[in-house]
Amino acid sequence: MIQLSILKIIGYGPWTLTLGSDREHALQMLQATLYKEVQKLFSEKNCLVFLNRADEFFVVSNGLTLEDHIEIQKNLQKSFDVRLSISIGYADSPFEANLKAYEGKINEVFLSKEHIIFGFVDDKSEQKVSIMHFDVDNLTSRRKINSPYEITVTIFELYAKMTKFFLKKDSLTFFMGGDNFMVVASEQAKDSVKDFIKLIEKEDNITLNCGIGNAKTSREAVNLATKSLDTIREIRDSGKEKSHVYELPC
Ligand SMILES: Nc1nc2c(ncn2[C@@H]2O[C@H](COP(=O)(O)OP(=O)(O)OP(=O)(O)O)[C@@H](O)[C@H]2O)c(=O)[nH]1
Ligand SMILES: [Mg+2]
Repeated sequence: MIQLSILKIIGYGPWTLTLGSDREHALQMLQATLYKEVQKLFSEKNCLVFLNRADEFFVVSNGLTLEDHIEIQKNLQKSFDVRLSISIGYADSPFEANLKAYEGKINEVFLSKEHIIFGFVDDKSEQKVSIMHFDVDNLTSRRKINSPYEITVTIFELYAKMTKFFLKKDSLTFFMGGDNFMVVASEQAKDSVKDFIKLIEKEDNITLNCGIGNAKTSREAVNLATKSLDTIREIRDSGKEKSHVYELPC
């Protein structure tokens, strides 16, 4: 089972209008500060937060109780003018967990009205998170032939392909910065990773490496996924036979 918590700023659109038109710099600072605080609060509880379109956050929140979420809400309320809603869902796959959280929100299934928390918390099933950390092999060499903006276009096209491919496997892909992507993965997504790497190699002439981590919490699964990716680099740099996928179990 995977548990997802989706945090969204409440009434953000109308509130931004109250700032007047000279507001973009202030909104960017607010979003960056909010992200920093949300990442800090959840990582202290062994979770990782994925930034979604800058004003929404997806947290893989396996193991977190309603009380943990209430504690985080209280902390956020102390620090920010804006308030956030939290929608929680759990399911066998990451995409279904997202649907469950969404269902809780639109049907107003309150877990805590006072703290604006909707949805369903999993306190029974066995918790398991799989994270795939993708990275472009040797992006540095492309910088010699492509300008910074051209590289950005290449990376965003890759991001679009990756989101579509892994959504079909009920998995969620996030851009982490630089040439890094993380997929909150189903079993099916893990099984198809070699096919995806081959497809991108063929269509775009880009080589990807993918480290996979499995654990009970998302922070630990991400730690193992990144460790797997670093292992691929070590094997490559030692001149041994290359492999583009490496997986660490729980
Ligand atoms: N989010 C995230 N970004 C990283 C990480 N490691 C590197 N980066 C970013 O990725 C960019 C590219 O770095 P690398 O991927 O190490 O460079 P490379 O030339 O592609 O080298 P290899 O990936 O080893 O083939 C860096 O400038 C950073 O912005 C990481 O673990 N997480
Ligand atoms: Mg790279």
